[in-house]
Amino acid sequence: MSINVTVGDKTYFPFVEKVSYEGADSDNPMSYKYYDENRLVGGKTMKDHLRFSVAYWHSFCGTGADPFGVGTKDFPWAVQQNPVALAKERMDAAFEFVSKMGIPFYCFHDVDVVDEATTILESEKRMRTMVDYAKEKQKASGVKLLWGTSNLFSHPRYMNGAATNPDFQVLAHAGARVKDMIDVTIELGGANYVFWGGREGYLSLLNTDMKREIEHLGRFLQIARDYGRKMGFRGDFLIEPKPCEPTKHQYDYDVATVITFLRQYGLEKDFRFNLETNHATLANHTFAHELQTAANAGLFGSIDANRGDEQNGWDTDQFPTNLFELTEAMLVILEAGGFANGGVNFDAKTRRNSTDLEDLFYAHIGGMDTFARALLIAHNILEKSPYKKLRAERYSSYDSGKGKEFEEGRLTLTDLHKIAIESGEPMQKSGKQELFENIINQYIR
Ligand code: XUL
Ligand code: CO
Repeated sequence: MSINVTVGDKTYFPFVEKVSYEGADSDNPMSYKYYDENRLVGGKTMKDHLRFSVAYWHSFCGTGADPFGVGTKDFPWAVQQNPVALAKERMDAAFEFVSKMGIPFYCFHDVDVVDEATTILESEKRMRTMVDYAKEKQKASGVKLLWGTSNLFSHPRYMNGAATNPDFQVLAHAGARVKDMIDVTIELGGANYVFWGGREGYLSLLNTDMKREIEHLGRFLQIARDYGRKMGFRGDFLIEPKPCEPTKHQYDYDVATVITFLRQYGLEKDFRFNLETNHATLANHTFAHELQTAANAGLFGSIDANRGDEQNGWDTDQFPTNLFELTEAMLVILEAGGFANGGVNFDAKTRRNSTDLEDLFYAHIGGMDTFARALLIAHNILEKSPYKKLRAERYSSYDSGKGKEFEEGRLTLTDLHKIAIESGEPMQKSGKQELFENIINQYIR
């Protein structure tokens, strides 16, 4: 992969040429200790297993601003006043970073790439310029688009929602933005198109017709799907659940809620899930729970990798470092068959006080190395440990005899009554949770 994708001789990250795998004994902080993109794990390279992606919004737009203070990060690519010139500089920086990291994908919302103009048509014109620019960058670097999405939550017009807005004019505006972003995603060869319902929910039920709003959301996604398919989009539409924040209650609360919604509106053949760690934990689920629930329904798609904070009840979007949590996640992902169109997108941001440009590298290196380790550990657990066998044994009474007949739907409640009387009190069988936990720990090495 060529790393010379900067315009002219301008470089934003002169302190590093290329981040490479050097192994766990290396003292070089600008190297991968575990992520070796060509290493085969179960016949597939780490690169193909993990399909890493950089989130444009956090890494190249997020200034570190929070409700208590303005931004802290002086990005050298954010000095231009003209929106398109600024957008081009930022894209130069983005492709330099992604290429130097050896990351195969990136993701963006429309407004991450270029600011909206005052009219829809003017915004689309700006975006066209940037699509041409991005095409060149993708070609020169080999970096691909994992997914595109439209930001339907930041602009004040969306304060009451986008597809669930009580005002049809706002819904129509959101539709125009989604139409353009689907076109952009197709043009850039995006593998997926994401819907995160940022303000699709309510702040108070008192002023909300919930039934009507959810019906509008279903209809909106149907016509977006129909448009995408008509225009030749073959990738997955992904829906990203989150229980709250910014709204008090979001309609795409968690995987179980969204499965019902997708089936109700006939969307389950075109949509899969984009699951984010910290959204799962905000819903009081583990990440593994959400992954497994999606996998059970055959709807697992992609992930937004990050971590929350044990004490804070908001979306802290920190880079993932928890090996036990990620090993549990990778166990589910591998058993579900791994990623097809999806990948591991770092929807994570460096802290407000991480103000050096090199911190962006350390953050991604840490996240990628943790995932690489979790992949190796989970693969070994599935291949070498008694984990799968122990779990299967807990259900062995359904493998034959009356248990099997029950699974096959051949027993009635009267049959159960008769069997129970004949068998007497069941023997106690241990769940052996501690043993399962020990196996995970044993393979973390
Ligand atoms: C917000 C979030 C979004 C989506 C894309 O919590 O996760 O960035 O991933 O809109
Ligand atoms: Co996300």
